[in-house]
Amino acid sequence: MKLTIVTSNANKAVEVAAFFGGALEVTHISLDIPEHRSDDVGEIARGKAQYAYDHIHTPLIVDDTGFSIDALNGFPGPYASYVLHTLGNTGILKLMDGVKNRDAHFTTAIAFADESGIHVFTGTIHGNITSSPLGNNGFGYDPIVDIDGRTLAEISLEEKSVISHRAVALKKFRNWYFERCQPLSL
Ligand code: ITT
Repeated sequence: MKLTIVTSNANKAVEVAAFFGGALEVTHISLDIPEHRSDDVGEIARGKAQYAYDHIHTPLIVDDTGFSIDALNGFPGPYASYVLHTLGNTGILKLMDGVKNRDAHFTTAIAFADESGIHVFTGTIHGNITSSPLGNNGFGYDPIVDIDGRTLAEISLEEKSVISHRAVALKKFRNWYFERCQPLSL
């Protein structure tokens, strides 16, 4: 079976492929999809899936990921991409200098689109903002988010593909998708 992921971020495609191992053949189509602003990653992912399906006309998934820091009232939230490009991890760490409450979370929404419509699956993980970047794996905010003693950039791709926000959303999608693809007689 084949699965197409549409994203401008090749790292997401790598993580989706690692999550499925050999169970699905994952194809990456790179497309810059305009995003509606919303506090709800599920709503953003739904819009991205509709846009991608209208352009590509093949069953596909998209991923929208938000990153929220409690002490900053949820910032950057849906602006995660813009803030990474402007402030970067160094800027976030400056904003968090001396701040005691370092709780943060990632939420990913995976939206699947085909001729039947759009189906959305979400996953969240909670962690803490570190005081300096740690680790060379992963991408984006991974070096500054500690989960149980190691940052997401200090763990392997295989480990991240089991515990991450993306993995939690993909597990829900996988269960739904494989059940849907089974012939009723099985
Ligand atoms: P597409 O919309 O084309 O899929 P994008 O990178 O713009 O790609 P998002 O809007 O979902 O995707 O990304 C929000 C930001 O969060 C972006 O800067 C990512 O690099 C970052 N990000 C997403 N997933 C992440 C992860 O698992 N770990 C760390 N940072 C992540």
